[in-house]
Amino acid sequence: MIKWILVILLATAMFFGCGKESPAEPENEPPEIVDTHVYLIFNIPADKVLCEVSDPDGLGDISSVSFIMANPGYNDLIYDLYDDGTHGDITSGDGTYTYEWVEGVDIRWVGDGEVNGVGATYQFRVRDSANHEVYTDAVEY
Ligand SMILES: [Ca+2]
Ligand SMILES: [Ca+2]
Repeated sequence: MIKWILVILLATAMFFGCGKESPAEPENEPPEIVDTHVYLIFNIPADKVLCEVSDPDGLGDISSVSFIMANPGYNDLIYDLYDDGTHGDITSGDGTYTYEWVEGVDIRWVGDGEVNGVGATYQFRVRDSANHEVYTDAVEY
């Protein structure tokens, strides 16, 4: 008798367990870069970059927002921006990501410095949880 009760309980649990499965995960849409601001004159501690992003799946779907500086012949410098009220971010969780260089932070190019005719550039990159990547156009500076 107890065995049968256990079997019925198990079957019931499986039935309701299966019923909870969602039919199909909705497609994850790529994020979008809404607006950017660059205050970059390498006059630390004044330098700051801002990037406003959105995502159809919500701001919680954003996995990273980065500022990428490329200089031919050197490694890329990649700075992660923050939306948590740190690193110069004014308002936490509003979709505007910020990075502020502070005194003591080293900005150093590493490489052979061979120039191929292209100047140094910067651009922003946003990634979401589905590994969508969206870039702004590279801007020469
Ligand atoms: Ca998304
Ligand atoms: Ca913010």
